[in-house]
Amino acid sequence: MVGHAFMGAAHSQAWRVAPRFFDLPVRPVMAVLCGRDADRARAAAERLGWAEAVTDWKSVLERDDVHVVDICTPGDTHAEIAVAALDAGKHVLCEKPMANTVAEAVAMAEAAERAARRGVRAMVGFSYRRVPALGLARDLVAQGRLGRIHHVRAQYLQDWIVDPAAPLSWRLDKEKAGSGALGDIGAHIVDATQFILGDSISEVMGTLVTFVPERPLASTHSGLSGTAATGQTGPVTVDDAALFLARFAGGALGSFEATRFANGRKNALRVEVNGSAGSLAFDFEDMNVLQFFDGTEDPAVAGFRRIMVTEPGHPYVAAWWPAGHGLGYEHAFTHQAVDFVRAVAAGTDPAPSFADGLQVQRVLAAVENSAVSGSWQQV
Ligand code: SOE
Repeated sequence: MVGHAFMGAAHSQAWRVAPRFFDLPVRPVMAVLCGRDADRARAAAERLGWAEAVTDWKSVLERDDVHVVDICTPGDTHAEIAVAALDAGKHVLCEKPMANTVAEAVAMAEAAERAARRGVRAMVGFSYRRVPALGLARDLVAQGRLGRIHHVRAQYLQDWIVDPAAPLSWRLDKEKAGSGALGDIGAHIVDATQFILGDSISEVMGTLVTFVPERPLASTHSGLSGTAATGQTGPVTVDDAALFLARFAGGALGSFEATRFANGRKNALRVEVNGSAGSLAFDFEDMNVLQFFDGTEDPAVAGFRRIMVTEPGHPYVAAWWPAGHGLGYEHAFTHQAVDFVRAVAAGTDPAPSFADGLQVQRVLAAVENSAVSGSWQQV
C-alpha cells in the first residue's frame, strides 16, 4: 500500500478484516506500507498492521512477493504509480478520483487494457457503490421496479472547511488534488448514480465556486485538515462547491451538488431516483436504510417506506451480523477489498474498472469546461 493517511487507514482495516468475514479464494497479505518519511511510515505500518515499511514505492514493483499495489495517495501521484505497477505486472487498486486530468486517466486506462491481456487487473476505489443500500438500489432499477427513469437527484454535502480559519490541506491545492469538491466528492456521486442506473452521463452544464480564496497555512495535518500555522496564508486553488445538471444517455435528467460548505452536513451523500413506476432515496448519514416508493401500490396506502438494508438477502450483509444490526462507513472498504480479491482470483476485471474511472474523469472535465464556457458540454 502506498500512502497511509485517512484512506490508507481505511484500506488497511479492509485488508485485515476481509478474510476474517468473507470466504476468499486467496488471502491478502499486508506485506509492505510505503510512505515518504521513514519514521512515520514505520509507525504507520506498526499501527495499521503491515509487515514492513519502505519509502520508495518503486522498490516494491521489483519484488516477487508483492502482487498488488494499493494506491492511497493524493491524486497527483495516481497515474505514475498505477501505470508503473500495471506495467510491472502488479494488480492495482487506486483511490478516487482516479486521476487529476483526463490525459492521466487515459494513460491509466490504456495501461489497464495492456495489463488485462496479461491477466493483471485494476480497480478504482469508488467505495460507496459497495454500501448495501446502493447495491439494493441498483438491483431495484435493474429489475424495472422504478420503470423508466426520469430524474436523478444527487448531493454530496460536507462542511469540514466552512470555517475560513480551517487551514490549507492538499485537498485544497489543484496541483495535488486536481479539483476541490468536484473531484473529491462529486466523483463519488457521479460513479454512484451511474452504478445505480446502469447508465452513463453524456452531457453536463455546471458551475464551480470558491467561497474562501485564502486560508492559513497548516503547521500540522491530521485527518481532513490540520492546525493553522501562525500568521501565514496561502491561496485556495480549487472549487469549494460544484453544481451541475446532467443528461444520461438513457434519457434521465440529473441534478448534482457537491459542497464542503453545507454547514451541519457531515458526510451526507444523498441520491434520489424518480421513475415512472416508483422512486428510491438514500442518505449516507442514515446508511442502513433505503427509502422506496412503489408507485404501483394502492394510492390509499402508497408512500415511501424505509427498507432496513440489514437482512441476509441484501448485498454483502450475510457475512456480518444477524439481521437488523447494521454496518458503517468502513464496511464498504472491506466489501471493496473482497470484490477486488475475488475478481483478481477469478481472472476477471474488477468494477469499477479504469475505463469506468476514465468515464467519471471525463464528466468532471466536462463540468470544469462548462463552468468556463457557460454552456452544455458533451462528456
Ligand atoms: C473528504 O471529502 C473525504 O474523505 C473523501 O475524500 C472520501 O473519498 C470520502 O469517502 C469521505 O470524504
